[in-house]
Amino acid sequence: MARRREWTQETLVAGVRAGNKLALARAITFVENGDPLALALVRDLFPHTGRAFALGITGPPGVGKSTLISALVRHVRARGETVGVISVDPSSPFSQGALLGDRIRLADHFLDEGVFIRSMGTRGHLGGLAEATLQAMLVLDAAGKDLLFLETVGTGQSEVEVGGIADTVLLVLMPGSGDSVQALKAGIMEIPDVIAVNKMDHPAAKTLLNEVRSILSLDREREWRPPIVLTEALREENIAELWEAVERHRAFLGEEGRLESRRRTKLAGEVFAVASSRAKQHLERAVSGDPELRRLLDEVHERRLDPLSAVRAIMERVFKLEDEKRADAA
Ligand SMILES: Nc1nc2c(ncn2[C@@H]2O[C@H](COP(=O)(O)OP(=O)(O)O)[C@@H](O)[C@H]2O)c(=O)[nH]1
Ligand SMILES: [Mg+2]
Repeated sequence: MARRREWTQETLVAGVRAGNKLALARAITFVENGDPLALALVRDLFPHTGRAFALGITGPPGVGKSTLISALVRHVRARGETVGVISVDPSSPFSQGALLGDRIRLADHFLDEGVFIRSMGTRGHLGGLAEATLQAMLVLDAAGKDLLFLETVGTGQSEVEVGGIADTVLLVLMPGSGDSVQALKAGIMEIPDVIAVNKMDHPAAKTLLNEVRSILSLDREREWRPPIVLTEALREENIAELWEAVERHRAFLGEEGRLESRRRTKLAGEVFAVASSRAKQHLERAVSGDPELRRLLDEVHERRLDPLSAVRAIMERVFKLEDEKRADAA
């Protein structure tokens, strides 16, 4: 174990930029705990971000996302690229030796200086998990990692939507992922950039492949046709083919300024999403802490006040109170 060390903003910024694993671990812990230092840290690091290529890996639980990431990490490391992994998957966290049957292989990654893997806890985020994930990705980006992998459980309504942060989105499915296929077909789930049909050792893998292929072929207008790759993550089959499909999408993004415009839209979306979630928290707190506002809700319940008049009164009171607070502070 490393000895305890007190970090300052300056030493942390320097440590993160040098890619120091201890500094990275600490910085992300600060981010997770909503420590005030995290805000200052990311502010200092932000000008050094934007270099990394971010791949989002999403899909239902159990399809093999974590296993696939482990295989992809080995593949890209063999090509000399450094990689940071953030996993927002409570079901199969990446911790030392947490992946059953894959302990030894993952342990290699933990010893590798060019790899940083971190599982995000799903509890105790002051500003929400989405906010913490965004910050953690920025920290790894500033650390100079060439590639960032973000694992999320994609059910179409997760707290952290990978599409908001990643440059390229990889959807992982396996035989039995019928719900996701239906969601794709119905347009509930956004069309990903690349699809992996994992567990190709399963007899129904080819059927799923054809099903997904026929759904995607309905949409002829698309500029980008998402490649579908059969994989077997556990035995590292077709990992090179999958990575090649990801790289093809990356090259596609590199043409005609697509990457820049995609990032602009996504970053703006992230900023707006975080602001909205904070505004919501603020409103909820204001209402629950204010008897006057709670009384308005009672009045709505008793049908003495209509809902929209209550909304108006709440908005006026919450934001006017804010103005008064600011005036007092001045
Ligand atoms: N048969 C088979 N099992 C796999 C394959 N890939 C992953 N698994 C297993 O599927 C289970 C879930 O894998 P995991 O990576 O944790 O899935 P995640 O929840 O999507 O991250 C584990 O027991 C893996 O060993 C594969 O290609 N074939
Ligand atoms: Mg997982």
